[in-house]
Amino acid sequence: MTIRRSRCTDLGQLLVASLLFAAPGLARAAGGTITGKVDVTPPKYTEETVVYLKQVAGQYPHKTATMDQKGMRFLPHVLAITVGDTVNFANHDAVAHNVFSPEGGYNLGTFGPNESRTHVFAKTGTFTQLCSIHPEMLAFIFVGQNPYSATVDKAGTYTITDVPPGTYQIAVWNSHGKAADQSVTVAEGKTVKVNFLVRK
Ligand SMILES: [Cu+2]
Repeated sequence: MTIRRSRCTDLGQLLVASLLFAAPGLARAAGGTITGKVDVTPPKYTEETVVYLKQVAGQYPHKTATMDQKGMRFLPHVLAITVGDTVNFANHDAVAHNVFSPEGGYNLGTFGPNESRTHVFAKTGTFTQLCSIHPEMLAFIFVGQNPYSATVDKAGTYTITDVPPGTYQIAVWNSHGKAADQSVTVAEGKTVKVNFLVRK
């Protein structure tokens, strides 16, 4: 009897939670998905690409992302975040690294193994991420107006999920080339495909 009653209560709570999620304005709906392929010439820069929605109205909670330094590299090579987010720069190498960005206007100094530094990205744009000690170290930090962005994998595929239904301008950042902006209409629970050509 007791078990049955508590199960009923759980179901009731589940129903209330579902209704809350379904109610507009109270919690963000699941939205739609944008996916596609980006054809990059030259192909070796395929992974240095971010697909993003240019402007999506909303207030986005600030998050913290991590960029590691491991094996004498920045990891990931391309990081996509939202304006106001913090990046935690870690060092998991046995040597000291420095973290600076000429366009980003920051230099977090030089720090040793198992230390870290943070930086808040207060403006949109794409910033090269460098280490003054190891000139071969390079990464990119893409800072979008909104969280609806995705990095592109080796095959040129990207996926942006949980996009609120609407019509948006969708654009591409690439380290060496450009692609024309496009218009995309996203519907609730649907997947829409948008492909791009990136050329010099
Ligand atoms: Cu370094």
